[in-house]
Amino acid sequence: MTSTEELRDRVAAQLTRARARSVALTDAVDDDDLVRQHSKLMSPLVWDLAHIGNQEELWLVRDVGGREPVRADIDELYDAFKHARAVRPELPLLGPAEARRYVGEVRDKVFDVLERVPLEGDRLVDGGFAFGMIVQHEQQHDETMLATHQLRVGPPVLHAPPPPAGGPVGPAEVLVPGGPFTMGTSTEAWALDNERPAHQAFTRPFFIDTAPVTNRAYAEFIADGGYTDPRWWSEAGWAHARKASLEAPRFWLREGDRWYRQAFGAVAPLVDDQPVVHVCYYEAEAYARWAGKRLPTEVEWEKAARFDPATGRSRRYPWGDEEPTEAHANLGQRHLSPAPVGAYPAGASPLGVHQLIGDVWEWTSSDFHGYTGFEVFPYAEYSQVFFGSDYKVLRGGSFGTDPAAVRATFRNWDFPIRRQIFAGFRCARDAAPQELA
Ligand code: AVJ
Ligand code: FE
Repeated sequence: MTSTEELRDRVAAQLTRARARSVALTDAVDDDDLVRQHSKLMSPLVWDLAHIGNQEELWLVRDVGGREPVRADIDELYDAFKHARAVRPELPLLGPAEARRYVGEVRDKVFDVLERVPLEGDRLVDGGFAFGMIVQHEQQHDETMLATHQLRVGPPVLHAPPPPAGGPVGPAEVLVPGGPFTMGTSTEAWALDNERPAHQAFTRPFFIDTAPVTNRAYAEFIADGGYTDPRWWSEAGWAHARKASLEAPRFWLREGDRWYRQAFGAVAPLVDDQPVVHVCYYEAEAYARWAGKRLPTEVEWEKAARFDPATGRSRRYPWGDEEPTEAHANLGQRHLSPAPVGAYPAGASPLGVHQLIGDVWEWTSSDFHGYTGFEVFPYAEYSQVFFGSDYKVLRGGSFGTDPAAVRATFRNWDFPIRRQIFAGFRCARDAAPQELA
């Protein structure tokens, strides 16, 4: 049992860590760059910054704290549902200095609220939930801002050491037994509404790759004419690939017969054994079919990540119940690329599946829906309004995701055409009867 004081300290540390990242991402560029739109797909960085503060004000200062608004006049500007990303640069946004002042003022009040509110009883604050939601919200926008940096044109401004070296991952695929397991959670204090409730889910026996698909493997698909052969593509995928003239993952550049990759302002030879990143769902789907496999469903992904066949229990993370450390996974923008396959042996699942958490978000074949028993909490615009067949679920987090913003139950989603996110994939396949020992 952790005391309320300990919980307050942990919340404060998480808030401070998230803010350090937001500051690093926004201080890395000058004011012109902060207000500029680097891609129609993204907001100006200064919008993300003030939006982070505004969400924090709405939930923690006003709702949880019951305090007077800091800036009620700007709620509309920073409501993500009011203005599409493409038009945000034309809004009368707070400038860089004003935005920094605003988020600082909100944060000061939040620390005051944190000292005074009980962190139990009321469902919104129980276990520090509302604070955890806001920490995750800031970290999610920090990943979005990292994606904006990736789209930004100009010399490198972000710097980080390279990821650790790769290593062996055992067989290329492993058998996950069929049967039930516990999916989702009812006990994880900071789990968001779409991860709840814990429920029993079933799979057939299936094989899943022990590692995400690498650049080397993906380049073979390209060299084999993968982008010009409709056999590998779904109808919607092929239509999109033609319309968008897809030829390779986003940010890949070809020179002669060699591939290079542009990342955060620098161009370097493609690293063969790193997971492929910046592919859309349709590309992942086509590769899998070319390879004689398919994408895992979301249920299969979570079973591979959590199910411990020795106990029948579902873990919080592939490696166990402990929070991620640097040894477990490539998370938190410590490195500015996925790590080579086999770089995190300590992070493998009981069945020997590697790098499920971190490195690249993994496309699954599942549409984004609420689990049976889903309840909106605390607002429909976090997930419920996105349920349906427009979005595909991604799992596991990327090198740009903070440990506070991902776990084995965490669900992300995006349109199947999106490539600016740090998304890759791994393959799965049905197990044939004769393959079942
Ligand atoms: C869960 C990553 C899809 O960025 O659109 C941020 C998270 N929700 N602000 C997004 C989110 C509201 C969301 N994703
Ligand atoms: Fe947001």
